[in-house]
Amino acid sequence: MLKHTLAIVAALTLALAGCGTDADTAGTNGPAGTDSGTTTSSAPTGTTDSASAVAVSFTVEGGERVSGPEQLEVAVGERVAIEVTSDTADELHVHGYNKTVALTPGEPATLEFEATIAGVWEIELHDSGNLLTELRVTP
Ligand SMILES: [Cu+2]
Repeated sequence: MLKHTLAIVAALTLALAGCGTDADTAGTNGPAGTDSGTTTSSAPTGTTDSASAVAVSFTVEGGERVSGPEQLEVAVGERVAIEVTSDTADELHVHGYNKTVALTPGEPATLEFEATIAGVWEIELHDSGNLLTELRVTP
């Protein structure tokens, strides 16, 4: 089952042929800078009135996803928190949003952002070249 999934992912990766090709440039949100908006949301459990984050965790071994969903679906305006633990150094790249985070072996790294651009975006592991998952942002 897992093997099958990985095969599909591999095929997808080939078909979509990685980054650099997609026109991330015609961006709506030009300015650089870290959008570390409201960071410390150590909100207690209970009232989830603010924009809830869709949080997902992935485990990567040898450059391949071994746990975590192969697709994420969120609506525009939702926050997405992607946590990745890899056993090798790599770089995570969210296409469309052009966000990256360095992965340190054995240490969970989290990338959190607001889904503002509708579409289907690859989330890729740069060093291994594999697709980690696909982010679907619905309008
Ligand atoms: Cu990329």
